[in-house]
Amino acid sequence: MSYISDISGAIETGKIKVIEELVQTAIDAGLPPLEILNDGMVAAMTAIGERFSRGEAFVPEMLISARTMKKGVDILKPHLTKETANALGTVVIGTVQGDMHDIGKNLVAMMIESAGFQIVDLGVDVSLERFQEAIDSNDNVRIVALSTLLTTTMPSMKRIVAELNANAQRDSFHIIVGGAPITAEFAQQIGADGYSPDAAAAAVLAKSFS
Ligand code: B12
Repeated sequence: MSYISDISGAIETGKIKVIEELVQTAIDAGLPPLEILNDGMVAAMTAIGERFSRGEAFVPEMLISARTMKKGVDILKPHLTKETANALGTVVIGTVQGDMHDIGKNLVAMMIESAGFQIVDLGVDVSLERFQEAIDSNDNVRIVALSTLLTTTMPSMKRIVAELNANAQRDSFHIIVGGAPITAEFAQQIGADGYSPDAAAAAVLAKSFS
């Protein structure tokens, strides 16, 4: 078995006790951290999602896979992010109201942070009011980033973007959106300034606005 398939196998089957050691071993062997993340970890979450769609896996399995991935990401994080001066301004990020998924959002926050922004992470199930309060109470907010993984919370994203577009300080920040069901077309339709399909591209997108 390769390092990558060991890692994806452990995440898919929720082997939480061995994941830290597997990730550390792969890092020590010199595998690129982004390859470990994308080919090992993200691929495993996609696979468990497909099994859930087919009725072969259930919420508890998704949850244990998510916890296993989080433990793996903690080991990987220092190797993905580099020290920066947070000179590019503040990014307020959150998963929209009604949605509890946070793995993708956390990866986007991590990559944007490593690109040189300061992150204000509001967590999951974030209401319009909490986004607005964060924009008002933090210095130099340049980007507001919204995540959602559920088709049922896409209207929540749409509503939050519409209200943020009416914000008095709207000219001072850009809105970016993402998450598995989101497309560039949807982003444009709801009035967001940008969309990207993954965390690495989100960091490039954020920098393009600075
Ligand atoms: C893990 C998981 C869970 C875990 C979440 C744990 C956690 N802490 O996040 C738990 C078990 C809690 C869960 C619950 C549910 N889930 Co769920 N879950 C998943 C699963 C398997 C993986 C998600 C994930 O972490 N992917 C890996 C990350 C890295 O990818 P990502 O999130 O897409 O993020 C990347 C990009 O999208 C992008 N991105 C993400 N956010 C942003 C933001 C910005 C600004 C930008 C630019 C980019 C960006 O960059 C990220 C990194 O590259 C998916 C299946 C899937 N393939 O997505 C289902 C899935 C999302 N879940 C689903 C469902 C149905 C549910 C439940 C309703 C199940 C239930 N009956 O209770 C609940 C909903 C609870 C709620 N209210 O939120 C469905 C959604 C279907 C739909 N059409 O809406 C999916 C697609 C499974 C399926 N195939 O049916 N889930």
